[in-house]
Amino acid sequence: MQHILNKIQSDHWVVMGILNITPDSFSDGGQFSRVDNALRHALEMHRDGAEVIDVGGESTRPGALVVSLDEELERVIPVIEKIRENSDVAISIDTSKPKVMQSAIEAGASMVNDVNALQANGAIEVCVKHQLPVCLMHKQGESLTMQDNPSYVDVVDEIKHYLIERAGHCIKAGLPKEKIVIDPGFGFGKSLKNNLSLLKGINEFCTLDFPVLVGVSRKSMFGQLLGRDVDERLVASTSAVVIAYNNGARFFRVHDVAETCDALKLCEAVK
Ligand code: 7PM
Repeated sequence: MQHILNKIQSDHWVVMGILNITPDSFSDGGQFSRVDNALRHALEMHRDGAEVIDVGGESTRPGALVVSLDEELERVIPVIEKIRENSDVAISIDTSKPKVMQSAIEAGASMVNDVNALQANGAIEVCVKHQLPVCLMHKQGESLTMQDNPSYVDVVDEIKHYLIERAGHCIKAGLPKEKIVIDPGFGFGKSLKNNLSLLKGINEFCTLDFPVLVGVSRKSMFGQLLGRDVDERLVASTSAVVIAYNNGARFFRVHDVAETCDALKLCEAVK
């Protein structure tokens, strides 16, 4: 995983493919076909150009109900093991729970992606113990209510300072600076206007000298702006990636890997 972060720091782009594991995703029968279908999707995204697969049990989504520890482990661990058995692609674990981080690392994950920026008790310790790269994401409020009334004085400035503070905390606890990725958290306690300000101002995060991850894929900001359903947001999502690239971002968390890689190859060729 470290070579991937180094690549971003030397101005190359990297795509992270989203693999959401929910009770109804990838299921046309029992546990075996579910894990098999998830593996197939992960391998397809890797073949399409994703260098990291982000495996998540959907406990961290805006509006999501709480998922128990056992339920989350049951969803993600068999899938991580299966990917690890079949491929060398880097795996990140999208969770806020230290115990899920620990089990995922044992199963083969080499990065932690936490929308709570490692604020749970024990989360930093797990990552420090394994010296694992982490993505620290900003969110405002708690998942069920965060979209009700987002409020900022200066959205870019506030989020920047939050991420600097969280990164400093991790470094002080023993995580090398080179292992820290920051993410403004599009859609997590942000209005449409806030999200557009963040996209326009993404360079202010990039100049902090941490790799910046941008996750805008199919998000409701495009529904609000365009009145499009979630399966009609490919053009807007990919366009937002191009805008973020041109403003300095190099790390992108997306559903539509092949299309995003095409756009990024064009961006790079033009640059
Ligand atoms: C429902 C609402 C389902 C929102 C899924 C989501 C990010 C993330 C997510 C992000 C990082 C999604 C989100 N978004 N992790 N996890 N950055 N680091 O669209 O923007 O996948 S969940």
